[in-house]
Amino acid sequence: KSGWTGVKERTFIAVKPDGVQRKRVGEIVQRFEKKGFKLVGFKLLKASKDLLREHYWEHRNRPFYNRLVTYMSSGPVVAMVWQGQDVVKTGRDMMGKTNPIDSMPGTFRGDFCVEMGRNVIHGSDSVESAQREISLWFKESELCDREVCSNNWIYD
Ligand code: FUP
Repeated sequence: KSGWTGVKERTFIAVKPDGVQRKRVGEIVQRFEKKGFKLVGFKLLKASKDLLREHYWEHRNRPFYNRLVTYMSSGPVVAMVWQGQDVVKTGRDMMGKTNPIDSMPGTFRGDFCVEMGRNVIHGSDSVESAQREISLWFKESELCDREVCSNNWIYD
């Protein structure tokens, strides 16, 4: 059945320092859970500038790059890996647009913030960047993909 393809797709989601400070971690986790995705990685960390420079490598020549790295290293972030069918695109839709002014109510950025420079959440923009970001932020041993019960009542 086509609905079962892509069930193992993964995305990298991070609650940025402002999102942690605003205490939005619980609601962000809850919305991914309610949607039906599976949490396979989760940690709170203060990311190093080296890690963040690598993470935002594609923006290295943009004027906002240093400001972005400084902001992202200004406090703890919650790094997560979520798994499920079409989780990359769905995660992007749940986030809203890069600039909160363009983000619809009901999205994280639409509901939780007003500034592009402090936009609460990161989510991978493609399956390929998700793979790159997951391996940058997590060791394989930090990811849990075992079934919790022997009966697969739900796919995710
Ligand atoms: P997104 O994938 O929505 O996080 O957006 P981008 O990868 O394009 O940008 C990464 C981060 O850089 C954004 F979350 C906010 C920041 N940014 C700016 O501060 N100014 C810009 O003009 C573009 C992005």
